[in-house]
Amino acid sequence: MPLTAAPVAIIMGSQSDWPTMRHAAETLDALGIAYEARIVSAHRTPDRLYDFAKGAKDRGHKVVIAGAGGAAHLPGMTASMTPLPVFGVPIESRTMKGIDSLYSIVQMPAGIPVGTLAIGRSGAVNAALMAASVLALSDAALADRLDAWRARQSEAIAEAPSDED
Ligand code: RP5
Repeated sequence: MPLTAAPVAIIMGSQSDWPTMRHAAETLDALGIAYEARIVSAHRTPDRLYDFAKGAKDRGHKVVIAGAGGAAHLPGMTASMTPLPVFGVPIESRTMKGIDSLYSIVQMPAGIPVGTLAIGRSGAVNAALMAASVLALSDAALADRLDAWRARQSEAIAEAPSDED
């Protein structure tokens, strides 16, 4: 089977997760990393999940970023069906502020890991940076871009607080 897929797959349980997961996409864009973004629901589209997870490595993906909210089984179920590293992003749910999502994703049984990030935008951005770190281990040009990204971030932090919002 030809290896044609982007190195990073961003999957999410619902269209409603995209306002959070787009921050992962934007971070990958800033680092020059190709990705595919897809809606794959563990509950509403189980066959799509099975096909995606079983085929992800053969298609050429290297890392999976999976965002889900509520009964957030998507990252764990994906990890159960692929040897690729899976980073889970708990979506901030309306009723429980994402605590439900976090607990659903983080408490994996020993043997099937999901690298679980923070709830919401921070988790999405950091999942992309974790993916970048993994890919940079075998991509010197990307490692340089990641170093430059972090240096720009440091330079953008003011020495003292401002009264302006
Ligand atoms: C989960 O249910 C999704 O990941 C989403 O965070 C949550 C709510 O989905 P919608 O009802 O907004 O489609 O599967």
